Amino acid sequence: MDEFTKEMKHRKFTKAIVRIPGMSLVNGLTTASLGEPDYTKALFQHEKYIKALRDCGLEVTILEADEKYPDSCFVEDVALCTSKCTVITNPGAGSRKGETESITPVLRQFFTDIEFIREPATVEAGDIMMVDDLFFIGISERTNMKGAIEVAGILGKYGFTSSIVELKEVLHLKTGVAYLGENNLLACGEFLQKDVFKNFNLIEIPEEESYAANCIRVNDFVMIPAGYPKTSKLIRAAGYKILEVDVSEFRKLDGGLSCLSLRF
Ligand code: CIR
Repeated sequence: MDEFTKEMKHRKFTKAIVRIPGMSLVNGLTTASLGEPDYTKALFQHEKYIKALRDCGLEVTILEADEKYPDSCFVEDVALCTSKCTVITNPGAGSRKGETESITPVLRQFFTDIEFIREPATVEAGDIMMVDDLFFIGISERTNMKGAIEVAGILGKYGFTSSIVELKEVLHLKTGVAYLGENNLLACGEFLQKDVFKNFNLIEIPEEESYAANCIRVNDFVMIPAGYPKTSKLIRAAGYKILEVDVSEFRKLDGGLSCLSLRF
C-alpha cells in the first residue's frame, strides 16, 4: 500500500495536549527498577516529544506542570478523545484520581460532548486502543470491569463498538499493543496469542524490545521510542516513516510514548 492510501485511511489528528512534567515526577508510580528519572533530562526529552508531535502536523496545547500530581505528565490516562466525544476517566491509581479535575476544562475547549466515568468504575485510557471505529478496552489493575463496561456503553451511544481484553502481565493495554493502521498491529508478550487480535496483521515485537511496543501512529508517521533498532526495522519494513524520540526518563516510571499526549 502506498503512503497516499495509508494517509487517507487513517484518522487524521490535528491537535495534541501535553503536560509539562513537574519536579515531583521523581515520585511517580513505578514498577520498573531503572532508578529515579533525571528531571532535567526528562524536561529536555519532553520538549523533543512536543517537537515530534508538531513535526507530525499537530497543534500542541502545552499545560503547566502540576506538582500535586507526580504522574500528571502522563495525560493519556485521564481522558479518551474520540472523533465525536471525550470521556474523562477515573484513574484506578489513587494518587492519580485528582488529575481529571484540571484536564476537564481544557477538554471543554475542544469537545462539546463530554462524558465522565465515576466510582466505583475505574478506567485509565492507556487501557483503551482505538482501531478506527472499534475500541479495545483492557481490564487491568487500573481499569476494572465496571469501568470497561461503562466506557463501552458511552462509546456505543456515539456509534462506536468495543471489545474487552483482559491483561495480566503489563500495566496498560497499550503498554503491549499499538495499532498502526492498515490492519497492522504491533504486539508483544501476552498479546501475541489473544484471540481478539487474531485477524490483525501482527507485527511481533521481540521480548528484549517490549518497551517499544508502545508506539503511536500520528498522521504520516509512527513515533517510536529511540534505542530499539529491531522494532524500528520492523516498522519501516511495514512501509511506515518513523520519528524516534528518546523517552528513557519516562520509561523509568512505566510511561511510554503514547502516555505523554492526548491526540485528536
Ligand atoms: C503510572 O503508573 O500511572 C505512571 N507512572 C505511568 C503511566 C503510564 N501510562 C500509560 O501507559 N498510558
